[in-house]
Amino acid sequence: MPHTKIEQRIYELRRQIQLHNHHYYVLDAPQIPDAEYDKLFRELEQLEVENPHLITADSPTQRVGATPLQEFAEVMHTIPMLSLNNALDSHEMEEFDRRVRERLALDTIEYVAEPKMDGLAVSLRYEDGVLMKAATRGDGTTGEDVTHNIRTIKTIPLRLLNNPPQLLEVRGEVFMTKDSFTKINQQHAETGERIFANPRNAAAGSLRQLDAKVTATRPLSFVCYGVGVIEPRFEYETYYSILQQLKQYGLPISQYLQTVVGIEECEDYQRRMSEQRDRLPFEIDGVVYKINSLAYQNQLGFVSRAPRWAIAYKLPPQEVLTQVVAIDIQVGRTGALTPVARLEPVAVGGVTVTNATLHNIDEIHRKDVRVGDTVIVRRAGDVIPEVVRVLVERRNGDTPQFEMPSECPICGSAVAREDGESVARCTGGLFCSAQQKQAVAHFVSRKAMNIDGLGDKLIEQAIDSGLVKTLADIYSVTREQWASLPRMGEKSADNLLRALDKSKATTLDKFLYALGIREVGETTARILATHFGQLEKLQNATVEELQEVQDVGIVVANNIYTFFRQLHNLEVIAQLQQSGLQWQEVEITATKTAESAPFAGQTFVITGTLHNMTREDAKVKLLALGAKVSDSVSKKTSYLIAGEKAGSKLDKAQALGVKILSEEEFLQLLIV
Ligand code: 5U1
Repeated sequence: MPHTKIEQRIYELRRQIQLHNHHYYVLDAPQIPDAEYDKLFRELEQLEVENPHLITADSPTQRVGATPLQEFAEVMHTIPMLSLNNALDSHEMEEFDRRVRERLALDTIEYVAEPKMDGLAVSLRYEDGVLMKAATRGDGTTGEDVTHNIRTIKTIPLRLLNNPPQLLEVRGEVFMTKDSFTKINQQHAETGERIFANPRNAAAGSLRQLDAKVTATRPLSFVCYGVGVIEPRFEYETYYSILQQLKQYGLPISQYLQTVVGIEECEDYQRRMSEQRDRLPFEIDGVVYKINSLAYQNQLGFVSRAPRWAIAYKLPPQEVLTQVVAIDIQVGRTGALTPVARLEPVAVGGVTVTNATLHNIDEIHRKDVRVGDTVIVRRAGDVIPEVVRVLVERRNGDTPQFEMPSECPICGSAVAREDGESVARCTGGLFCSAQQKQAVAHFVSRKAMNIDGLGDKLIEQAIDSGLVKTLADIYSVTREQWASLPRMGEKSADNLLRALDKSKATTLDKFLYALGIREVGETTARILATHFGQLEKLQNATVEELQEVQDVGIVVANNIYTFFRQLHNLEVIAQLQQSGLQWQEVEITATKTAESAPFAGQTFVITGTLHNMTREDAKVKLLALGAKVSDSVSKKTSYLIAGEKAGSKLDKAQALGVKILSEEEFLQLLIV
């Protein structure tokens, strides 16, 4: 128990932080704003710096250890970590149910159903409520000590709440959400680091790091589904009540947990999970059914390492075998060369897959993907299909290793790869027809110049026939020239000319966005327009001046600066203006630097229909006032602006206790 005033304050701060962590990470319902939480955390950190002898392992400041390990120590599991028997179809599931009913002499059985997370199993040991040891499953008897890494996972409490038993071992799954997996792979593709084949590998790779600082950068989650040693023993009668108790201790359990009675309800649950599978935020490879009654579980016991009272009903795999027919190179709008595997068409999860991304050349070499190879391809939800692995043993002949071309396959310009970058780029710029086509497609798109009737096919024809070489050319092609292109008649040409004419009255922000400057999206374009007011001022801005604009960092500032130093870009802009493109001068709204801005540190989400402005307008106004604007609601959202017909984002905000503003309240906020 704490004695001195400082000890008492440290104790109290830890208690409060721990409670807020629980509300934030486990219950998804924060009770105080982030800034308040940060204040508590900083106070604790400061007190610990001043009083290092008072630092304890369960302090929330101690999640990331300072020194990397040399190797993983072995941990013996006092009670072995079990595995699960599988049912591969409904017949095997019915057989399982029949067997247990017969053994227990019951007509129907109550099960607890839960998703089978595709991660890796770990055991956590809490002594007097404090996390002391965490180990991987290993072979079930001996695992690896991953305590230092497990401590970095924010959903895992370092100290349990509400009077936990003296000794408690908790078993569950560490996993990575699909979103986090995609983000990590995107980052790694850019930095040339290892690309993970699937979220399970990403979770395993992240947990098996000797340096906890690396694990701390990987967003891992955890969910409990069992217990090991408990002293004193629990007196519960059901598995469900054990999980509810674990939840009371602050441990995360599955949100999809449900009791089901009889085989029909099991199959019903399974159907619902299968339907939702692609939309779930994490990957599952099946559904687990466990007999709820602990007395029945004891009665049934185990066969080898798997309990007779549980079964994993496997869902169809999201990985299939197919062949690489070719490796093509796609050239993006910014010249980035992306290798794509053309595949023998194959069905995965109800969708026919014909292409898979290969990310970059480092990735092709790491996996050693070659034309003709038999590969495992994976498709999960909306994630772009990926080649997971090559079955090298099935390779026949000696197909050469794939090499990135040194010249652009489209325009023949040199391909360059900057030091430290894994992305190779065509240096042809707008002389490259692939880049031209995509630049024109972007220029005419709805949020840019919004030119109806100039679709991808027509753009391709216009560029391939030499009618269009630069963005400006689309305004100088004549009626006869348009009409001469395949599938274009005079009527279509007239319609197109009308649309082109109409598009000439535009706005500065739409024009800036339409130019396709690297990393200048719609929002940045709007902020630039309201910051500089005139194109000339933006063109003449220095990198330093550009960086003063809200949301513009050094990379974007350099991109903008370089764009306006290219003679051919300036020529295209001049030609476009000569063709009659014009916009009204923009009212300048000084965007403020982060600290002084009224909404600094606040994150907004906008949903539904607003009546006084578009959502994009609202976003730009908020950004100009220093706010962050996000697309999705999370625990970190400060406000949701809910317009008419707000849907699931409003539901989620309500569930998370996020403050909700009507359009009127938002307008009031802008006035203040
Ligand atoms: N959802 C869930 N996954 N899973 C994996 N429950 C569950 N139970 C397991 C395993 C290995 O083992 C029990 C026997 C504790």
